[in-house]
Amino acid sequence: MNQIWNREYETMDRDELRGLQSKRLQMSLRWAVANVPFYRDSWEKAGLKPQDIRSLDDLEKVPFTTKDAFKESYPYGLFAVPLERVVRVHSSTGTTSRPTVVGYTRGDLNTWAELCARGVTAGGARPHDVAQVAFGYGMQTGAFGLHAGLERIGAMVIPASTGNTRRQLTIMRDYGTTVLVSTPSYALYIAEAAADMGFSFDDLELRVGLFGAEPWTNAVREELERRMGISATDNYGLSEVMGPGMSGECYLKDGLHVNEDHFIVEVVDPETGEKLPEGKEGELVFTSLTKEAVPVLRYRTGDLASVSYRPCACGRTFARHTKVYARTDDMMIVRGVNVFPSQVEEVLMAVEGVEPHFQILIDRRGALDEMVVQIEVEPSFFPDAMRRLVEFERQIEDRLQEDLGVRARVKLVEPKSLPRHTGKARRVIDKR
Ligand code: DLL
Repeated sequence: MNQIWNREYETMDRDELRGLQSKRLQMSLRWAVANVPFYRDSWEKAGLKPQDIRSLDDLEKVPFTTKDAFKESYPYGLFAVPLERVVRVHSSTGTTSRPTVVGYTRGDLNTWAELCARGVTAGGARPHDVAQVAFGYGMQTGAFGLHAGLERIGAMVIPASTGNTRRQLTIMRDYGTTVLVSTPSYALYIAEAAADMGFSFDDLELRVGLFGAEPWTNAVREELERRMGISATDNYGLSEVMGPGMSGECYLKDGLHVNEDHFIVEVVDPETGEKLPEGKEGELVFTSLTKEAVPVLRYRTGDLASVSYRPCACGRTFARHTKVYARTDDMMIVRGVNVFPSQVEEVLMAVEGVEPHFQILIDRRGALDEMVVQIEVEPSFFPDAMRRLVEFERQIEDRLQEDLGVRARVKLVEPKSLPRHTGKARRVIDKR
């Protein structure tokens, strides 16, 4: 069950690890400030020189980097190497304004594959596996990153990409897929399509799900594990920093191990930027230690989690962060109350008869915000009397109010009537 891809680093003594980080940090800071005008300027403005950062504790003095730096430097402004040294570019799935563009040297691709190899091994993939990658092969980082990691461990990769869900299932059956790699919402969609097509997961070879790229609760994990007969683990990353492979769960599913020999992770207060202690939830901030093409210094992810340095029973010594359930910018403020879509998911998944497909509509009625949660119910529910449905709506409204502290109107909708997603799910439509 427990296997570690790179024991030397993943189980390194923490004092030794800090020594390595400190050495690599010096190099990374110098590299970025010497080669990227954006860092040179921001350091000059802050009156800071690389030699002022003598230890890991000094990192706090380094100015933050945000997504704006990528947007303003579009497309190649943050590259620290000439384009002839870049062998690949990717860009974020960003839906608003300019995308963020990142580049990789040959060395970066090598590191990326190594870190994804660690992640897929921790999640349970092995050399004998047949891995179906159902992330989109395109500008996003998910498919290419995990593909490389799976190849590196010696698994056989099927680059199925997203879409054509019936074909995904046919491939799964005919090719003997043992590992499914996708967003959790696409996996749910595949599970549902399987039921429609009369596929039983008992007849398939599937045993591992490597999921990530969007928030998902443990309740959804249990649902996927039960429906597909798999062990499902969470993988985290963002294209600005590298893509998948930054952190991932081991089979104990108790936090995501950060590849700390290549990244320093910090947690800061999203409002003040102040560094928070172990165990306190805040915004994850990453500094790359070995990246060549696009080094990032104190990159603010917008993702909320806390970090623990307690060693894990799997033997890995790297810091672990909690599952990312929310982003600083997906918080909805409804009648003055802060609400995250993941809180809604948590409540809904605890109600029997509710399917894991929902959408939140927010609008303004007069001066008041109105939140409507559309929820699909199990097909077996539908022929029942209207009265039961109304009661059911009321019951969920009460539960939501209890947990969120704000009342939402619940609208039950027909099975399969909400949009399905082959990539990241879109849970909230805010019309205000
Ligand atoms: O989603 C990279 C990735 C691909 C990670 C495949 C894991 C697997 P971006 O498209 O740049 O990169 O989106 C990054 O997605 O800041 C988070 O808000 C969110 N995200 C990524 N992984 C997770 C996760 C990829 N495991 C943004 N849990 C990040 C929750 C996640 N949110």
